Amino acid sequence: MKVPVVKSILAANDQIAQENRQLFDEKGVMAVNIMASPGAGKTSLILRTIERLRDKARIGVIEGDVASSIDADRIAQEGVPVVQINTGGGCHLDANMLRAALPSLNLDELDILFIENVGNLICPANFRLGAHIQAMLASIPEGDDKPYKYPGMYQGVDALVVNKIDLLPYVRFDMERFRKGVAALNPDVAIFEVSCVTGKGVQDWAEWLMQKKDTLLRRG
Ligand SMILES: Nc1nc2c(ncn2[C@@H]2O[C@H](COP(=O)(O)OP(=O)(O)O)[C@@H](O)[C@H]2O)c(=O)[nH]1
Ligand SMILES: [Mg+2]
Repeated sequence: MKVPVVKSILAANDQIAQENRQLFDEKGVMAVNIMASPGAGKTSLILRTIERLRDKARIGVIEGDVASSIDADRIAQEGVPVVQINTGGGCHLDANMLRAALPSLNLDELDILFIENVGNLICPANFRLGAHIQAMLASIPEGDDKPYKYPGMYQGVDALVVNKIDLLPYVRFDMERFRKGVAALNPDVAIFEVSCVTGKGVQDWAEWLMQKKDTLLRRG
């Protein structure tokens, strides 16, 4: 039977995710799992957020990609500690891959860890990593129907960043239809409309992250 096998894989993953979370809590690091389709702007958003927060928080990044270190190289240019995970074909990060990457970062010297998941709108939603914040990134050229087509990604995320709003004049995208689809799946999600090209809206997202960090640290 296939179902019990799948369940046990996810249970094993959840166990390791819990251990990752424990480590983050011990070290006082807020981990943010960023999920989106390829090209939505995950790396761009991380770079823009670093720009806003680097004077307020010590930031580290883990880059998940099927292959290459292109994104990690972009982050490293900013002088930010970064580790690249190559999944070698895998369509998502899992808790075990994250655990293996963590010793390469000095968590004692970090406040926020951004984890750029592999670009994919299905699998990342099913594999917990141990992050405190699940953030989904959508972008205007992908179309306003994506919440209806990929509901699993929109359910259970804490934040939804809608990127590339600078393209709204050129692309047919009905924000009302999009938001209606999101509201049906996840009425409490915090939504930020941003452009990583102009920088619009990034400040609100960055401030929300800092508030989350302060709340988490106070609790811990
Ligand atoms: N017009 C526009 N392009 C963007 C924006 N953000 C990212 N891009 C472009 O989208 C492409 C993919 O961005 P990247 O950050 O690499 O996406 P990732 O694959 O999700 O990490 C790049 O060519 C970026 O320059 C934006 O807000 N507006
Ligand atoms: Mg990227």
